[in-house]
Amino acid sequence: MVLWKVQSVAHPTIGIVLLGGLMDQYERLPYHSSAGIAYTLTDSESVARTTLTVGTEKSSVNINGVEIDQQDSRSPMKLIHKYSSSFLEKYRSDRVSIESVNENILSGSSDAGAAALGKCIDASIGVDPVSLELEMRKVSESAGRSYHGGLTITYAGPRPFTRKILDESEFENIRIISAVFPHKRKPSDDIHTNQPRHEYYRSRMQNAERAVRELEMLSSRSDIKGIFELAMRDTEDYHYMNSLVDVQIVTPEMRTLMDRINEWRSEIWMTYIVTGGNSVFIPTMRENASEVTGLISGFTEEIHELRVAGGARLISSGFS
Ligand code: ADP
Ligand code: 3S4
Repeated sequence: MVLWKVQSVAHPTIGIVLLGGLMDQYERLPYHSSAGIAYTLTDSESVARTTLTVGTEKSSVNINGVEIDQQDSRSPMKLIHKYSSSFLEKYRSDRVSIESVNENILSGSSDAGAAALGKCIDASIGVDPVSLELEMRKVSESAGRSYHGGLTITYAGPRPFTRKILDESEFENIRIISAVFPHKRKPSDDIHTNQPRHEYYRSRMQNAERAVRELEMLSSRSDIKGIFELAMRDTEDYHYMNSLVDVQIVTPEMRTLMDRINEWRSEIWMTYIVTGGNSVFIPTMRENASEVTGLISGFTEEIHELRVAGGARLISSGFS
């Protein structure tokens, strides 16, 4: 029997000051601060759509039609266990099923999935946002970016938290062209476990903290181009760090495109960001989006146009 049902959506994210290195695999606490934006495709919505049902049947987790082992280290069921006494108090049941479907997501699916679930939990029992973020990060360390949307900074510390520093509306004139390369991405945990082992990591942490402070300043002036220039410099530092620990994310094909972007930049404003996946993200002005798409069409067959998106949203909720 169904007692309560709620559905929420959240957008996936792209790093601006990229995160590398987690103190432990369970809590997924970061060693340094980082920043990111939520995104969606421009021609269809990119979201994780998550439905939470409280009922009398047994608990389950299903992602994209596949049943997930609830003992999995990043299982979304962790959030339900944390708040089980609140579910029992309000619904007299903590039997919860979670169903999530990723729609039009290029990368950052776990961020969106964790944030959409967080929104469902808040709508069900009402939770303190700082504690909710600590729980969501057990599924994805970048969930806070997706939960708040726009441009956010996640501050490191024993209780990391995310703050929205610019609304998505400030990015209306920006488009991000995504050039997707046809190889499989590596799990982000390869980056998180390997970076801290190298002596350069101390510099990387300092560079990231400095970049976050600069980002706060650029945001206070709404210097949108400056924000993406900073992101490009951070991408270079991040992947220099990865190269030192033999984690190759930027393939020779991706590097060739990035080199060409550096040439084109003198004619048309554009930058690049590479996170942990197989895309080169190319921020540019909205009026130049088609021209940039034309320029990169010889480099890969899969190209998408993205824009900056908002935070997690409640779609429906109700008692049965
Ligand atoms: P991504 O960049 O797509 O987030 P990661 O390697 O960081 O890639 O995360 C992949 C993990 O996210 C997998 O464990 C997968 O089961 C989980 N995941 C994917 N989609 C969802 C979702 N909608 N809800 C919860 N977890 C999800
Ligand atoms: C590699 O925790 P993603 C990275 O900060 C890890 O966006 C995030 O992103 C870098 O490619 C980042 O796994 O989304």
